[in-house]
Amino acid sequence: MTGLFITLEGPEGAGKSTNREYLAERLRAKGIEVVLTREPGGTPLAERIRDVLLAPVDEVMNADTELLLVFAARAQHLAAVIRPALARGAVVLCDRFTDSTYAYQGGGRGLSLERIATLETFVQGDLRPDLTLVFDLPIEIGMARASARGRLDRFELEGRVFFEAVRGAFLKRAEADPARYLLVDASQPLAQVQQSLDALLPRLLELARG
Ligand code: Z5A
Repeated sequence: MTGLFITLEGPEGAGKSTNREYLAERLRAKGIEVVLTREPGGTPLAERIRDVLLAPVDEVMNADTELLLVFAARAQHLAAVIRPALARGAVVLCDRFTDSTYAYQGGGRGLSLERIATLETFVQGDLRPDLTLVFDLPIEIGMARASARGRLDRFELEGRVFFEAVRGAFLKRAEADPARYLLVDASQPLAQVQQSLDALLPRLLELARG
């Protein structure tokens, strides 16, 4: 594969979607093909699985069901969008990927990290992101940003303990592998966050052009 696989991660309201668009514009302005996508979702079928995962329902979703749905959507997304884009040399900017599984299903739900790693290898083979930007911020700021949008999804209805565990899991993964992860202080005003992304651009262009 010759493309570049970049993922954007972090708790809710961290600005992943906003900054994904910003980075895509910057890269496209330099003539790079960028595929913008997200998880769960990214294909019509995977978006249907996303709807099942996010819709609040009366029946409590079993944590293993949630884990398998996340990876089912990912298998479809990889086959239909991510692998073909990387094969033709595009930059894939993906809003959430398997780090979110380690953070939400592992950290938040308390599922076994070994089991997640087994599914990761089953679904992805040896494909891992080349670079992961972790947008980090105190959970109360993120929750306030998410609540300001109105109706909360099934994850956003979780409490503080869950979100602290999610944030902690992202930070732990970022600390363990500084070559792959880049921590972005997402509590700063947007203009400052985007200045730090601008500073990253030369490195991204170098990686994208091989
Ligand atoms: N999930 C999972 O459990 N397991 C998995 O493996 C995967 C996902 C892949 C859906 O994800 C849920 O799926 C997610 C985890 C679970 N759970 N939740 N909740 P999602 O990505 O769709 O959900 P999200 O993280 O909640 O998206 P979000 O709230 O839209 O966050 P965001 O994309 O990081 O933020 P944003 O939309 O760019 O910005 C939010 C608002 O803040 C918006 O009004 C912006 O204008 C504003 N904003 C952004 N940056 C700033 C700064 N710097 N200052 C001030 N205001 C800002």
